[in-house]
Amino acid sequence: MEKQRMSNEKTTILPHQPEINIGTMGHVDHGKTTLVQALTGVWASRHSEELKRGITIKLGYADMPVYKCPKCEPPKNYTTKPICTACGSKAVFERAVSFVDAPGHEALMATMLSGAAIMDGAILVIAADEPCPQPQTREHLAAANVIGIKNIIIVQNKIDIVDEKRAHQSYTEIENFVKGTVAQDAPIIPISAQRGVNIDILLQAMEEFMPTPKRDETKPPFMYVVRSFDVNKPGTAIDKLEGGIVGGTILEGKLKVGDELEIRPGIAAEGKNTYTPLHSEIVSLQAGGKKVEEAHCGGLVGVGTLLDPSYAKADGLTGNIAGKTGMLPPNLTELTLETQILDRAVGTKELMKIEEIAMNETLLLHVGAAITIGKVASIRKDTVLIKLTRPVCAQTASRVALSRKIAGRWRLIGYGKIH
Ligand SMILES: Nc1nc2c(ncn2[C@@H]2O[C@H](COP(=O)(O)OP(=O)(O)O)[C@@H](O)[C@H]2O)c(=O)[nH]1
Ligand SMILES: [Mg+2]
Ligand SMILES: [Zn+2]
Repeated sequence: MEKQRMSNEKTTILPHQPEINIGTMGHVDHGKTTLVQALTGVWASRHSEELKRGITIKLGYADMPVYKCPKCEPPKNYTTKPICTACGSKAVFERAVSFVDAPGHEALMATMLSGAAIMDGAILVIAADEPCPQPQTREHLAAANVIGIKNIIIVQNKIDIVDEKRAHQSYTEIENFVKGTVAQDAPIIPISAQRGVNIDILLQAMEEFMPTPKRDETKPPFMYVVRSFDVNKPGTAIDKLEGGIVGGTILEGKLKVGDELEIRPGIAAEGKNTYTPLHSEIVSLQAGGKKVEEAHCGGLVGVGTLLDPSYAKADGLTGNIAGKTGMLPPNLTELTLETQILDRAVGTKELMKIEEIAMNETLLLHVGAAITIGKVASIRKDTVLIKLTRPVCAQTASRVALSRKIAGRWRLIGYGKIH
């Protein structure tokens, strides 16, 4: 079942593994999942529950190749097909992009934040038929800022259902909203995701404003695990069982079939707060819709292991780091963070003022793709020490998003840099 689902999602076999992950952000119903479908042909909401409710609950993934026609002028020369849609010439493969489709519902901010960890760039989707900003438009842009996503493109969606006057008004609202934010210089592209209007202009903007990040493949591999599963049918004989599969994005280094694999922080010892890393061997790799011997940075990589599949079942290993045995950073049970706190709690309608971090308070932490809870154990100016209820594996200097429960919901209040 899971295997089926995985292969259904990855129907596009790419000429090359995706090199860049681009996320969608924005308020619920503004058209994020529709846009990913317009670009990739894949409806990224995966679960029956999501389909029923019509909203994205978990992160969705879909890949897209980008080709350029040597004969046509921009933006007509950009296409997702190997044959130019405008003139029929053979188009040249540029690169492959992997989309991370985030949920826009306010209760799902935590999911959105863990997805943001693997985004190299983001498309902020804003519907033209609603006043801008809506609460999660604001909250997601603040999240991009906090996580440090610099390459942003804004799409003004649903231009097919507004008149010219409203289209201009909405455009002005968007311009005013992004003034003084990370998205200040981001292009704003009017589109209709549903009708496929101006998609070529968006492709051109992605190629121009979202360059493939420079990565160092000579470094030890470091992969964020964002999903994991058990591909065995219930009742499979023990000698026929396949090992657990972990899926994620490689941030630096590369993985090869045959590598010794380590997964950190790993799994909890029964009844204790101590975590033991898992060890296995990479027995298969899947990237860009096909089996590969070597997997590179970017896109979503599926790593076949010899691990007990029960660990990997139902995303059980999400939030871990995968790498080569002996080459990952240690498990941390506390974090010393240099914090930057926002002025206002952006997801709230009232934009409540954020109080300083207090001794003993409980915070929700996003460390890469991992989510954990911590208690503030000491404060010295902007430096806070947080004791974690669940350890994390993380690199020094990486960013941790901090959320506090305000009026019953976790709200983003800022970030900390790991000392
Ligand atoms: N008229 C119009 N409707 C759209 C457009 N894009 C999305 N929608 C509709 O808006 C609703 C929400 O879209 P969806 O992609 O699920 O939004 P998400 O919550 O941001 O992922 C759906 O009913 C879509 O069919 C568009 O460009 N024009
Ligand atoms: Mg959606
Ligand atoms: Zn052409």
